[in-house]
Amino acid sequence: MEKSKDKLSVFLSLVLRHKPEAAGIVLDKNGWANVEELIEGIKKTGRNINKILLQEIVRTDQKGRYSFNEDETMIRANQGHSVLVDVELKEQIPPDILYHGTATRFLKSIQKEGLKPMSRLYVHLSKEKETAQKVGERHGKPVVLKIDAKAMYENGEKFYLSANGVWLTKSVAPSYLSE
Ligand code: HQG
Repeated sequence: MEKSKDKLSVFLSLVLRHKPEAAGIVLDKNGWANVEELIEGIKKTGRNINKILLQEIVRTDQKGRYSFNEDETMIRANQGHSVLVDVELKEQIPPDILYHGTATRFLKSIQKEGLKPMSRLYVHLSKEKETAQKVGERHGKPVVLKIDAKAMYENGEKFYLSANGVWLTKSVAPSYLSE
């Protein structure tokens, strides 16, 4: 049961962040999917889902990846999109230091070009080093980079905090990075 819920959550993240067409749905400009359409669309892929299960996934997701609107007729991912949507992120003053976890094999390129959003809309940063370490481990031998967010902010770079606590920015120039 737990396993199938996890698999469903992975599929949900694919649909709501990257590939809504995988469930035959579209997202609106703010990244919202209609809950009924989403459930019907997911069912058509042969997966088992209903409103209760969807509510449970949203409520128990470890990283708080998804949100419902107030009357729970719509759902969206809080961050992590590659499709161009505007999840109405609010600009925030960042902590002085933020962290980014990556794999050692990317270091050379990152030192040269800085951090780029790659396939996503933003570069993902975290306040805690441990979180960054875990993110890095997903890609290989991990390395945590320290970002001088204070200097970036003072130089006019914008930072956003997603509804689930991920710090986002468009890019990070090499001069703000250290190991
Ligand atoms: C790297 C997870 C070469 C970058 C996590 C990263 C996160 C470069 C990879 C969220 C580069 C992109 C996002 C450059 C950046 N040259 N490589 N110039 N600039 N990179 O998955 O940050 O579980 O798109 O370091 O918790 O790893 O999905 O980004 O290694 O918050 O909810 O290119 O995904 O959340 O990888 O992860 P990703 P990420 P979820």
